[in-house]
Amino acid sequence: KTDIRKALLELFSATETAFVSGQTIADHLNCSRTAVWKHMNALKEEGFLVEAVRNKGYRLEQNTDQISENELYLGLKTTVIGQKIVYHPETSSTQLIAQQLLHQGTPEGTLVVTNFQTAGRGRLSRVWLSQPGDNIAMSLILKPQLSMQQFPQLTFLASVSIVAAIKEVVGIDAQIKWPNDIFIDGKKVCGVLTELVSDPEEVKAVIIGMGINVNQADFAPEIKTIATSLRLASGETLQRSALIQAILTKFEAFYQQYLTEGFAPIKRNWEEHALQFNKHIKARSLKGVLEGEFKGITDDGVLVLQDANDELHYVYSADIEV
Ligand code: BT5
Repeated sequence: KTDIRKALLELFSATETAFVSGQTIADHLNCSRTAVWKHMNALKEEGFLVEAVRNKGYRLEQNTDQISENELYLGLKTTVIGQKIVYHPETSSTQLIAQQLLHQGTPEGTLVVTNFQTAGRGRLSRVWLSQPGDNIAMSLILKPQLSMQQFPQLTFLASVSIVAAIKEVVGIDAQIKWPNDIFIDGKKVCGVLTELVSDPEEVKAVIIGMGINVNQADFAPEIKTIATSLRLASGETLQRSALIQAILTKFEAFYQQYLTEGFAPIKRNWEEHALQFNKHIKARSLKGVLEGEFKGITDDGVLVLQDANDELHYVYSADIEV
């Protein structure tokens, strides 16, 4: 059933003319005209705007800001990333769903996306808050052949993909705050959470969680002063599906580049958008506070800081103050 829908949506997105005749659809799906009519009705029930005109055929319009599988498949041109999409109207955390899917052997590139997360999480058991229906909460499953040390590079890859997608869809230059926050106007618009799924022998997969404030206009008291959304930054209400598709597309391009050319191009791109590049920062960790100029990241994603005596320090984990 899902395959038929997918084929149907692909047909509509591949067709230049607005209307597609019932016969064309029937030929494409290898089914009867009556079956076509049923499939189109099913799409209608899911919230698609389906127009049927005699002698012309069917026309499909997206009129709402939905992000279920079909909206995301429609027009998506990637080959690996997002080729399987699993949508939940509501869930605890997309990271957990992704883990479950992994155990069931889901392929690389699977995307889990939800309209509302009731137990969204950040790093170090912090909480990720998101209002229902306004934002993007999704997890991407990858299964690259990488060493343990290389895996953090994928977090940086995710960050540059999101920054590129925001630029393309919203026209705003967002910045990245080490290691994984995306900022606009000094406030956090997105957080990335990378989790490894491994056994003692090998890393089996990596789940990249991405939380993006898209259309939310007001935030809970505890994050009000530190959070922003794309809508607040741009003044526009955005279509989440367009942004998700752009992220998947950018991600695939960067991922392919990463697998063939290595981390260097990603690192360069990351540093170009780094919020604190060559700036004075404070890195606060359990070991205390280090101060100095932010010099970029190593190939392992470690933050490089140069102190007043020109000595270099390598920071693995810390909270950064600009
Ligand atoms: C992150 O953690 O920024 C990673 C967030 C990842 C969320 C995604 S959503 C899809 C997937 N499923 C999940 O369950 N998680 C991932 P961290 O760097 O630890 O930042 C968390 C901190 O950000 C919190 O302690 C708050 O201060 C702040 N925060 C929480 N919600 C926020 C929001 N909507 N916007 C901005 N800041 C927020």
